[in-house]
Parts: sequence; structure tokens; C-alpha cells
Amino acid sequence: MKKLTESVSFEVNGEIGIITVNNPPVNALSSHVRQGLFQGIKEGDANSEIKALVLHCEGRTFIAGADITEFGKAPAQGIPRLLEVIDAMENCSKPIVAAIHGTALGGGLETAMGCHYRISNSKAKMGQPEVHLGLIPGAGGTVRLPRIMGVEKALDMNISGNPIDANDALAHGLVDEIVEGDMKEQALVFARKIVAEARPLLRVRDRSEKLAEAKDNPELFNNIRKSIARKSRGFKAPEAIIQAVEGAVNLSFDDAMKNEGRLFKEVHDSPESAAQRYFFFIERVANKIPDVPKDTPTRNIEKIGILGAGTMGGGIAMNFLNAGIPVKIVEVQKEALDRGVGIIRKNYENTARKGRLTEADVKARMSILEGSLDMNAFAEVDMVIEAVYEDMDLKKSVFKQLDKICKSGAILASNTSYLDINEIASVTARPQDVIGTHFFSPANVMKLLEIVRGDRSSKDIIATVMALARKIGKVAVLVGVCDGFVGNRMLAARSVESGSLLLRNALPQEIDKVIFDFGFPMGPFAMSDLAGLDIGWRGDQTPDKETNIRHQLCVRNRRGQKTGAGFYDYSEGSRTPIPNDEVEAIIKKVSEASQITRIPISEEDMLKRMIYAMINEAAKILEEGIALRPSDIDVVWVYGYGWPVYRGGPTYFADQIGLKSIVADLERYAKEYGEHLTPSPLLKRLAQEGKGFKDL
Ligand code: 3H9
Repeated sequence: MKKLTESVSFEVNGEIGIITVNNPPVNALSSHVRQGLFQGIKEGDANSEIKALVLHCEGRTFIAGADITEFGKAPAQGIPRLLEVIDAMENCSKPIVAAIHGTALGGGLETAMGCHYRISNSKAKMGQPEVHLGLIPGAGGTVRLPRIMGVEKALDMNISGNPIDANDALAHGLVDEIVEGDMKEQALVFARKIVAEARPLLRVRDRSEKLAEAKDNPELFNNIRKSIARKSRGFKAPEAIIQAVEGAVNLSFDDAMKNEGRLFKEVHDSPESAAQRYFFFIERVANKIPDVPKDTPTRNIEKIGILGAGTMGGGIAMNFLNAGIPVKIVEVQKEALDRGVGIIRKNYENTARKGRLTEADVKARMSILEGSLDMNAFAEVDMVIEAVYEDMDLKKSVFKQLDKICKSGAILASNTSYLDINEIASVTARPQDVIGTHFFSPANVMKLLEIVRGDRSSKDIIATVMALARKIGKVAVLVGVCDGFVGNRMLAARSVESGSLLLRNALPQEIDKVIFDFGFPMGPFAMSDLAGLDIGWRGDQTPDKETNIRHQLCVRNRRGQKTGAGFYDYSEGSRTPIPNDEVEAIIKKVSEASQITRIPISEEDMLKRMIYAMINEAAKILEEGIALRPSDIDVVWVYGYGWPVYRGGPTYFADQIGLKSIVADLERYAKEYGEHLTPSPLLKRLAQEGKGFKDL
């Protein structure tokens, strides 16, 4: 075997030349990989003994894409670009077989499509996930994929970014054969067969039969635009993908490639893509805990106990059932238990009806769920997650009982969204086994899990719960104990400002518009209506009733979507908020009762007040060591609260604006609206030093 570059080698086996890529962890197309591939192809092409070539990868996967760390940097001098490598492949005079295992993603799939044949094993996945990085495929993915799979399927793969499995790939002609066993051996067998049968050099660029359906149906593209409009609001890449695929259909191959290249550059250079690429890496960084190294031993978690079968408990249970982990769910009353288990079953049946689960899947999941009215059912479980009301006394009494019932070594977790884990742990004889697991609602959907580390939570339970989070498909962020942890504490800071804006300056629809236009799925008042205005409402006990907008709405039975009215009206069966004149009158009356003269305010100032208050709180959270690093705060806000990922997250956004100007605005706001908006010492220091959160 001859080494061509540090990551690519070449060998000859009879009539077959084998190019092997070995660039751990995911065989990304770093410059030395591109260089090696290019050389390998030239070498194979020039060697008259060789009749076919095999492209194979060592390690856990085929090429998983371009090397994202190289984006935004100057291109390496003298190194072929991916486009040139793929061109050389497609134009090679000998057939090349790509042997796919693991994942062929992005530039990896584009490389495979530059080959003349593709085989994979049955576990392989293939996709164009560039859209998740705010990009479009830049090496033929929008031009070759429709030629192979048809326009609709290619658009779907490119726009969703979701990979397909080997069977789907085979059915749509993306792979020619599914094989099992050693991929290199299998590729050799396949390559020899091609040579023996004198099969043709199948160049994807020469194919156009699958483009015809779209040529005759130009409406296809506009229909797709309409269907993705809501989900892709604010993102640049989906529209660029549609334009690139339109080019693939309507232009010659070479012009379509040029069109793709132009669109790729446009999105690559956009701030949206820079933010999304930042996010790709920080999501992975969140997993790394400095004092809990990768090799920290973990506890075996085979059975989970969940206390409370309400909305949260049921949603949490589904995560584990989906991952095949048996769950014992306990409620106090039979009616509540039956209702909770019934909702879980209904959710699964609805998913099955949509074709996203089979009946057998539903059965398998429900078969590992066991309901009980007796907490002693937790005696055998490895971890209990308590999901009862947010009441410290109740939580303490629950943890006292769990401490008695659960076996030694079992993890005791609280799904609290703001309470003190240390205080909860203090009532047990095993504070080292107590931890917070803050799921976000709906718990079976939202990706974020805040893991709350108590003062005495042991390192092995942190490692265990972090690993468990990954197993159930969550992105975990480790946070410290404080009121509301990272997410809800910053949300509270924003709520103070949205409340103040409501009282002094603007109407719910005006404030919500600013947050919606920024990219959030909804504004604070639409969100309150969704959650219910009577959460935490004290009814007759409410102090200062005349100056409390929420109270005034609740007493008029405007308690949110569930009563058909809150800050907004809702027509029957609809979730669309409709502004209401009575609400406007109530708000103005409350301002008057509070002796506040309402003053109009610009959208820019509204946005700044709400977002900068959050950024200021983020700085305090960092000062207090509640979050490990600024990027973790960004992960919390993107996955927990719908912060638009194309704006990176609150601390990334702050750095783009510049902390100096944020501090200046906060100082002005502090004078006008209250000292709580005074910039934190950390924010001030960073601004003075000309630094950003990224420098921490
Ligand atoms: C593209 O291809 C553009 C082209 O169309 C055009 C070009 C002209 N580069 O996720 P993991 C690192 S755009 C560099 O924990 P898993 C990752 O940071 C690209 N590094 O493992 C992590 O590092 P660390 C299109 C990468 O098993 C380590 O590998 N491709 C890349 O859960 C392990 O990653 C994609 O978007 C990369 N491309 O999942 C695929 N990928 O250990 C992106 C990963 O230091 N990658 N790393 O934290 C993935 O989706 C997943 O990593 C994968 C493995 C499914 C492959």
C-alpha cells in the first residue's frame, strides 16, 4: 500500500486499484484528502494494468462531508477543490466504485455521485445535510442528485437535509447494490464483476431522463416554496437550493454547475451560514465537561421510573420508550394514571397513522411501559425522574420517600424548571445521587435537556445522565443551580422588559411582531396565551389588582388559548392570535392606574430592550459560573426556546453587534427604565477591553 498523502493511500489488487481514505473521526474532505483522492484517480487512470477503481474509507464511516473547519478560511494553495476532484473522477477512463458504510453526507455523497457505481451496506445512510449549515451542496449535489433520484426526491433530501437509508437509496437508484461484510472486499467483488461484464462508464452528468417530470411541471418548484415557507422563514439556503435544482432541470449540466457554484458562494458568505456553522461545533462542545472527562465511569441505566403522568411526565416517558428503555410511571390516582398512559398511547397511534411508526413499533413501545399507583414500584429502577408540581415542600417530601424506596446507586432526578436542587438533595441521605433534569415542553419533541448539577452531584452521575441524554436524542447542557437555571432565568429577564413595554409603550401584537420578525416562532404574549395566563395567578390573593394586566385578563376569563381568549382572541379551532380592542383598553387603563404616560417606541428599541436584557442576564449567568461557557447558553436558547439558529444564539449575536454598543444602550435604558438594566460587570469589562463573549 502506497501513501499518497497523510490520509489517502493507494494499492493495486489484480486489475483493481483501491483508493483508501483514512481521516478520522469522520473522513471529512480536508485538503490532504482531496489531494490524495485526486492523485489516486490520476494514478489509477494512468496504470494500464488497472481496469477499475474502488473508493473505500477506513473507520466508522464513508466521507461525511467537506471539512467544516476549513470553511471561511483561505483555500489551500495548489490543492484541488472538491469540484475538480469529482470532475476527475467522473471523467476517469475506468469505472470507479464507491463503497459506502456509515454515512455519505454532503461532499461525501457528492464524491460518491462522481463515481460510476455505488454500493453500500444495509446500515449506511446518505444525505445532503448542507442546509443545516446554512449552505447548499457546492460540488454537484443539487445537479447530480436529481439526475439520479428524480427532482422531487432530490429536493426533499436537499431541503430537509435528512439522510435516507440504504433501502431507500437502492429503490431510487442512488446505490446499485446492498452488500454485507467487509466493504473493501465487497467492493473488489463488485468491481471485478463490472470489469468481467464490461459494464459501461455511467457518468451521472450524462443522464437527464429523471429531469423530464419537472420540465413538464414548472409549478412543482413554486408548490415546494409554498409548502416550506413557514418552516424556512429567515433561512437563505432553502430558496437557494430550489433555485439550484431549477437550474439542474432547465440548464445544461455545466451551466447548472456554475449556477450551483454561484448560489453556494452567496450562502457560504452569508452571516446566516456563519452562525449555523458556529452552532454545529458548539452543539458538540456542550457535551464536553472539563472536570468530567470522557473516560469517567457511568452507571448502568436499564430501567427508568417517572413520578407523575401529567403532560411533562408522559412526554419524558416517551423519550425513553422511543429508545427502548423500559419505564415505570407512577401516579397517585388511578384516573390520572389512566389518562396519562392513554395520552402516550394516543400520541403513538397518531404518529403511526401518519406513517411515521408501524403498529409493531407502537406495540413495542407500549409493552415496556408499566403504570403503577405505588411508589414502591421504583425499588428496582436505576433512575427516577420526578415530574410533580413545582412546589419545594412537595418535592422534598417526594425525595424523602424516593430515598427510602430506591436501591442504592439509583439516580434521583428532579424535572424542576427553577427550584434549588441542593435544597431538594439535602433531604436525602445521598445528595451525590441527586441531579436536575430539566426537560422542555413538549418533552417528547424539544431537543434540549438542561442537566442541573447540584453542589454534591457526583461526577459519575453527571457523565451517566449526559450519555443518557444522547441516547434518547437530546442535546444536553450542564448548568448550575440558580432560580430558573440558564434558560428560564434569561426568559424571565426578557419577560420583565416585554411587560414594561406593554405597560409603557406598545400593544401585545406590536411587541410580539418584533420578536417574531427577529426569527422566534412567536412573541412573549402569544407564548403566554399558549401556556395559559392563569399559571401562577393567585386569583383574589393577587396584590395590586388594578395595576396587574394579567389579573385583569384572567378575571375576564381571558386565560389564554384554552379559554379561546387571552392577550388575543382565537377563533374556534384556530391558534392564530387576533388582536382585541378590549385588551387594548384594559392595558391602557392599567397604565393609567399605574400613573404611567404611554410613549410610542421604535421597533428597534423594543427589540434591543428585550434582547439586550437577555444578553445582560447571560453575562451574569457566566459571572456566577451557572453556565460553563457562552456557547452553552446559545445551545440552550436555540434548542429550548426557538432562538433562530441563523443568528447563532444570544452570546454569538451579542458579539456580532459588539459589546460596546450593547453596554452603551443598556446604560441608557438603565437610566430610563430602571437599574435592573445596568450592564453587568463582566459585560462592561469585556466591552472596555474590546472583547466579546467568544474571548472568555
Ligand atoms: C459540505 O459537504 C459542503 C459540500 O457540499 C461542498 C463543498 C464545496 N468537518 O457529530 P459527531 C467532527 S458541508 C469537520 O460527534 P457522530 C465533529 O465536530 C458538510 N469536522 O459524531 C466532532 O468533533 P469532536 C456536510 C467534522 O458519530 C467529530 O467529528 N456534512 C465534520 O454523532 C465527531 O462528530 C455534514 O454536515 C465535518 N464535516 O456523527 C455532516 N463532521 O469530536 C456533519 C463531524 O472534536 N457531521 N466532524 O467534537 C455529522 O452530521 C455527524 O458528525 C456525523 C457523525 C453523522 C458524520
